[in-house]
Amino acid sequence: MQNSVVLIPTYNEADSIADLIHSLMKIEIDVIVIDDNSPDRTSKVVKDLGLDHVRVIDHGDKNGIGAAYIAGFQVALELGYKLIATMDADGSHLATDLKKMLCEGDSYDVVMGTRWMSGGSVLNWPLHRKLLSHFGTWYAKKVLAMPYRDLTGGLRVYNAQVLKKLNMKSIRSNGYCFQIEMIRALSELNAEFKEVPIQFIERELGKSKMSKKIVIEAFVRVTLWGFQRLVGYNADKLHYVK
Ligand SMILES: Nc1nc2c(ncn2[C@@H]2O[C@H](COP(=O)(O)OP(=O)(O)OP(=O)(O)O)[C@@H](O)[C@H]2O)c(=O)[nH]1
Ligand SMILES: [Mg+2]
Repeated sequence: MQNSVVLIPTYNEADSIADLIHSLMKIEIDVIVIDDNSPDRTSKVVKDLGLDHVRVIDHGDKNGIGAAYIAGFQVALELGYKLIATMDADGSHLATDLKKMLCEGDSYDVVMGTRWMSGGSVLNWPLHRKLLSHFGTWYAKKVLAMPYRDLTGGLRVYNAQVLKKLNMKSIRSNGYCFQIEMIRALSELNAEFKEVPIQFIERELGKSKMSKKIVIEAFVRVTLWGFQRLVGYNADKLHYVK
């Protein structure tokens, strides 16, 4: 068993997952795939690789990345990993960037893969996706007064010590808002964050799970948290601390 593990949530990623797992073999890291009963049998593709350092959590019906990640965090913490990374399965995140981020993992509570900073980049994304991502981070930054430059990205490294202090049950976001809520919650725990520039490449295989519902969830939750911040209501935030 390695000291580090990467959690990869999957829904219909049978075309991409094997290549990603092979690319991760250049790094000393274990892998946990959290699959929501993908109809394309992603889970079986992973199991058929027969790799000892790769586990699969068959998580049940499709319930969004939030629930999948929380199931993964719980297993990773129980198994005693020191660094717990998160990564998309669709080839958008690079093993080389993850390696760079792991080097910072012992010095910070959270290392955030950041597209929108010097040295970061986004390849093959249409303009409307770039605008949506910029707007999402800009809005959350403004409304929640958080200084980070990429709040919705999925490539991160969490130190297990800080995750142990977090009350996972209080994280309620399902879609990409989960990434914002994790930073909001860990800010409450006075976590130390490090932004590392990464390259993001639009998927070539499989289908995006981005939907209007996911965008609306993020907008509504962030707006609500913003109002709570304005009126100084922090009872909800305090639930994040164990
Ligand atoms: N287990 C699980 N994984 C999911 C779910 N929704 C998305 N994922 C996975 O979460 C990761 C990120 O989702 P993507 O589909 O890549 O995100 P996307 O919709 O492509 O978003 P963009 O890359 O921004 O277009 C991928 O590995 C997905 O397979 C879900 O409901 N359950
Ligand atoms: Mg993607």
